[in-house]
Amino acid sequence: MSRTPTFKFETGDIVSIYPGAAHLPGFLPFDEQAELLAMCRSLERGCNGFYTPVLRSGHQMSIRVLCLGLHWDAKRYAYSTHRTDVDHAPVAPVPDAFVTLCNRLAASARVSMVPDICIVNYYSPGAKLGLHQDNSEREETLRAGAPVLSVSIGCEAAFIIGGFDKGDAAETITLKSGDGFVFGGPSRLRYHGIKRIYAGTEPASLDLCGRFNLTFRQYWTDPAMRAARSL
Ligand code: MD3
Ligand code: FE
Repeated sequence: MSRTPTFKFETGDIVSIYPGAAHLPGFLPFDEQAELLAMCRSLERGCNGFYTPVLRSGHQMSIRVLCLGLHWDAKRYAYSTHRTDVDHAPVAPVPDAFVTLCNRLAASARVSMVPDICIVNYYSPGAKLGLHQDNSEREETLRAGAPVLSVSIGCEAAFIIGGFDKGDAAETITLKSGDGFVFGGPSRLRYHGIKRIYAGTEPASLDLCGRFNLTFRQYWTDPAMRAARSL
């Protein structure tokens, strides 16, 4: 389906998918995609690297995950200060460079949020992410309308976005390397997922097989609580 861009930002168009849900194709220029990849690689080499979440259903996810700021516990479906379902290590803060990237995306998309959580997902070419809602952030923050922002690098992915019930009609959007996405306002609780990764579609000069996706989230509305980095 072709859509009319609803706004312009510095490097391209903002395509409105639903009220509050917008796609920013080509948000991140290629040289910055390479810098972002280098930062993901450095996190990968760190002592608290990526892990494979096992959901409370016992199902092992096909993606690898690294949480920053706060950890999303796949057994409890809730955030914690330590990797409670992995190795009990404390969660590293969101790096300044990631906060800067998120702020730029927020400014481009004309939304506002404070990223105190960044979840980095890695998809090998065969990985997927089932249809789900993101509702583990604090109710007060969800009510305040804090959006989730996302940036992807690497392979193209078939992203599905539906309604507020699992069976609602959904549509598929191709997310490419460098694309930004914003999910806020009335779209914050829509079901969504990654149906497939298109193997071999990563930019030729990006040294990456598969796909990284970063999602920026806000947990706290109170700056003092955020600064304390405890729950
Ligand atoms: C829609 N990640 O981490 S990013 C996730 O590509 C997640 O890794 C996908 O879904 C990925 O939870 C999709 C786009 C995205 C992120 C957050 C959302 C879409 C969203 C939150 C609410 C609704
Ligand atoms: Fe999600």
